[in-house]
Amino acid sequence: MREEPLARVDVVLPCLDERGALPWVLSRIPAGYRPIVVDNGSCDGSAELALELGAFVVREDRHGFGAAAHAGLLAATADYVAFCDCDGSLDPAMLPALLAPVMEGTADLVLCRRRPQRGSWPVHARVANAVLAWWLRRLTGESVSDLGPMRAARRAELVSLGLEDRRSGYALEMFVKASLRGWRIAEIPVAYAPRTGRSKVTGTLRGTVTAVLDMYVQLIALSRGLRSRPLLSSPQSGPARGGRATGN
Ligand SMILES: Nc1nc2c(ncn2[C@@H]2O[C@H](COP(=O)(O)OP(=O)(O)OP(=O)(O)O)[C@@H](O)[C@H]2O)c(=O)[nH]1
Ligand SMILES: [Mg+2]
Repeated sequence: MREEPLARVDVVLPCLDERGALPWVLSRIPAGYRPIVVDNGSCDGSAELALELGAFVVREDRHGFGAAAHAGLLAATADYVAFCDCDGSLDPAMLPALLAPVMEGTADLVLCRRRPQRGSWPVHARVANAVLAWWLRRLTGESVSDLGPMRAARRAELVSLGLEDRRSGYALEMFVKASLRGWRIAEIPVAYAPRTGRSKVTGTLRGTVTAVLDMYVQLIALSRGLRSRPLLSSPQSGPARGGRATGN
């Protein structure tokens, strides 16, 4: 990885009742990276614990993954921003590997491709994710195989996407808008471990249904965007510097 002495990275950690996972997650944040824990109305003392552990804590009262993730993005000030779940399923020590292509200028958005460990990813969620990725490959031509929540990009460019979803469609909306703008999107494999604490999405009917509905809305938006693509992919519309990064 090329040395970038002036580069700083803010790590957005959306957090809803993740007290059990916080100590490990924060202990794995790479040196020089700033953890931004976005407390989304936790009742278990997550915010207080995160503060005690030295994290920068932001409060977002509006419930929803997207609301928390976006509050963290808006609170970030570094040149580069990374996202990581705060439930112990993803190791923040992997973040430099995701940041490297962005810092080196070979990708505009880097996603994680989850390598599930036993018990980490329920079958229904894996199947749904694989079908979604297949559709996205067909529609966009991107070599995406997962829409993993650990990701990295330049902060100003992420803000410029104007993300609007505040629930479970946030990560997909980011991919859709980035793709429509011609961003170079890459994937890096990371281990996906069983989460610490109770599942909120994949392990619950309500979370699963909400996620499916939110993603459906984004797929509709993608279809509309593709129909007016010549307009959206004009040279002024994004950071694309020609050519797509291949997933690796
Ligand atoms: N689901 C959910 N997660 C939130 C919310 N606010 C913050 N988060 C955090 O967002 C991250 C991702 O949410 P998870 O609940 O792990 O979602 P998931 O990984 O898709 O599914 P499970 O791990 O099976 O629950 C975690 O760190 C949550 O604590 C919210 O309103 N809903
Ligand atoms: Mg999780």
